[in-house]
Amino acid sequence: MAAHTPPESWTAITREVSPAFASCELTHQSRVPIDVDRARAQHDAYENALEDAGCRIERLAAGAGMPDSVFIEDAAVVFDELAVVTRPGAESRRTETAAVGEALAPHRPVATITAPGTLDGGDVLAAGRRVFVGVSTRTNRRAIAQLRAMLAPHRYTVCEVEVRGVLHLKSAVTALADDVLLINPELIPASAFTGFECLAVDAAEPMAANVLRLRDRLIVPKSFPRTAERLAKRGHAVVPVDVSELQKAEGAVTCCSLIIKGHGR
Ligand code: CIR
Repeated sequence: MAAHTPPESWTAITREVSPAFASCELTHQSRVPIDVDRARAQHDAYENALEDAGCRIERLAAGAGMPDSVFIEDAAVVFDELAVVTRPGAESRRTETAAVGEALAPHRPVATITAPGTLDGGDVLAAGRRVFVGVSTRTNRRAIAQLRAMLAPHRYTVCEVEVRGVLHLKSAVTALADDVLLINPELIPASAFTGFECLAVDAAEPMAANVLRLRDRLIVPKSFPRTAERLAKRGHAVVPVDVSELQKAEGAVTCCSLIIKGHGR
């Protein structure tokens, strides 16, 4: 009988939807009523999709003082060699990072962005050894310099990209593979990513570029069927998830988890 190698274990750290979720930060969207129970149900379904993809879920608690903490991606960035705990650009979000750092410590050595640097994980796009970081309303060049210094010993190159009109770099571009990006070229010019193949979102779905790449599949918001079809036609296994209540808070699919590949330290 052929030897069977079990797949490498992955962990997804998530954070529950805060009772104060409806008081989230908003930058480019207007406030509309949010159904917190529905947001919780959608978040549960999102976690189920991650479990189906082979991730073990570690869910952190969230207090009423942390409306946006479900968007855990902004509190840290996880690489194979280390995790970087951020200093979020929105002051209201700075209390989120302590528990995230504690949760990451068993998995990776942890480094931390310090003042005056500000960085949201949603601005960090890693594709292989290339890391693009959005200079945005949340992320500044001081933090990017810190991140570059942390990653240099591990042979990552860090490149700045100007972000305008959307909250984060990954609102406009995410990686489908180490050399292929899904992008809204109206928001970020594809020329910022030399050496990459860039697939455009469907023009009718400007916010569809945020997809979560897991081992053999892509988690995609259900509200973007045309872009999902484009991805499926290219041979991707596409898993649609309904994140409509999370989208009202300017969130998407990468922002609700920190994916940790492989075993602990
Ligand atoms: C915020 O403004 O911080 C939240 N309401 C949304 C954060 C979404 N984060 C992400 O896409 N990485």
